[in-house]
Amino acid sequence: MQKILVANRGEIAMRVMRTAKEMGIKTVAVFSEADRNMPFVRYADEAICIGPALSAQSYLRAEKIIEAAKATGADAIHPGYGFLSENAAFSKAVTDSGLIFIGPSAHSIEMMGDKISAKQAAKKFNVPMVPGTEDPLVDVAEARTIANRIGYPILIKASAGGGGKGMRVVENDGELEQQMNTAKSEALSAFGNDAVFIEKYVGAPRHIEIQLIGDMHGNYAYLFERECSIQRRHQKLIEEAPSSCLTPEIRKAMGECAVAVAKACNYYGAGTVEFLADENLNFYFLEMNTRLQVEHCVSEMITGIDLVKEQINVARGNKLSFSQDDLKITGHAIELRVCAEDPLNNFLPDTGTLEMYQPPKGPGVRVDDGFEEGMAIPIFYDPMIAKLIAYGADRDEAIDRLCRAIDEYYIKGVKNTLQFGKWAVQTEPFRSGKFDTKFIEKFYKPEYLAGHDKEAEQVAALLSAYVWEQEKQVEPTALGGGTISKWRMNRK
Ligand code: MV4
Repeated sequence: MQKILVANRGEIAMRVMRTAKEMGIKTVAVFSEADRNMPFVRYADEAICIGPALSAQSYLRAEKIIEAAKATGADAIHPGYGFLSENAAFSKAVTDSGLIFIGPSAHSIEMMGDKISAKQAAKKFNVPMVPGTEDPLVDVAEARTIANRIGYPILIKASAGGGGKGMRVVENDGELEQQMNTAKSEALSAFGNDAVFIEKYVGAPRHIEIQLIGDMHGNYAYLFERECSIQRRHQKLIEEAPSSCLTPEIRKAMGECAVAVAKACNYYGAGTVEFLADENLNFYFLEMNTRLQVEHCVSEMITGIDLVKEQINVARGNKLSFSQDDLKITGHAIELRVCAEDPLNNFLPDTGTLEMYQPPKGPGVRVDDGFEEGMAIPIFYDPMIAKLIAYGADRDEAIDRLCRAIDEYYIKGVKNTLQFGKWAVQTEPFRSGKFDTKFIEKFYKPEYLAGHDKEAEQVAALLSAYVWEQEKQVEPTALGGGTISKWRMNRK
């Protein structure tokens, strides 16, 4: 592998190319017309425009991307996350055209993309699952029997769903038929597949996921967990590793279950197995994400493993460069997604130009970003500006560094989640580690961020400095000659 095409944009394109560069591998960027001036385009050794701004006409066009790889002589494609990263047909098309797909096989993607087949595979390996079904529901009568057996509330989930899409909570028998029909029609229009299944509804769970990697020779290792409970509308905002609630025994059990799920689909490459954990730390398999995730960085920080380097290594057909026993957790890492969203207004996406953009620096701070000062955040893609990752010897140090880094981070022109993040990690529930997926719902109020307007503070500071400078120029004199009392001077 001598040249990698990165089929993505922004911070993740930068992230992949940085490792490629370290490994002496050439890089090709593909970009839409909206991204022509982005840093990832300049960073690549070569770059090809693949179409208009709309993803459907650029980053989602498999044939254009493969064509660009052929035209530039690239021998591998890294899909990043989102876009085509979990598209089985893309993995197959890349491989069929004689290129290496830096990711899992089409078979693994397909099997894990369908939640019912994922559950069936996991069940064979005795992976714990929430009580429910592992077959598509046949009709409402069957759903009713199952719901009564496991007890309300239940969740109806779309087999083709994931990340929260196509889910309906059902509180009682009376709602069942209606909710099931809604779930099915939603699933049909969103995924072209109306298969649904039932699970017992776990009220306020923690979301804990295991990072793993496998090679093509059947070797696997897990890189421990990430705690991802702080999310809104299924959009994660803060992730950390390790989780503050796991014991070494539960960590090992979850890691081994995750590897079992990977084995169940003959997985190779980097992947993540998602679990729900209840208040007693019972954990249940939810789904597997067959890509490198946004939050992979926190796992890198605590293990010292470069996940992209290892992805490339296994995609070349090499054996994993480490074994489970080589891995241990050192320190603590917390990631804040710096999104162009307004935490004072329901986290609604904000657009605009980064009039000022100064990322923080210093010990234990990593910023993965893809924009520069003066650039507009395009409306066409994900509103994430950057990922701010703080690393410390322990959780307290990581929190303190994150707060310090937020204070150093200077973004002007686009509303963002920085101050929300600073508030969140300083709350009692976060500090004590006692929180779940309802954290924002339960504890956050926009008024908590009032008075944390860094921009307003800086304007006020600048103004007062300016006024002071102006006034000290001329030392006003009293009519009689002597200086005016400072008290009288300030009496404006
Ligand atoms: C659940 C659940 C409660 N009970 N399943 C949401 C995303 C998808 N991966 C599965 N999800 C959930 N499945 C049962 N049986 C609650 C959620 C859920 C959730 C899970 C993880 C992180 C955030 C969440 C927010 C709302 C609901």
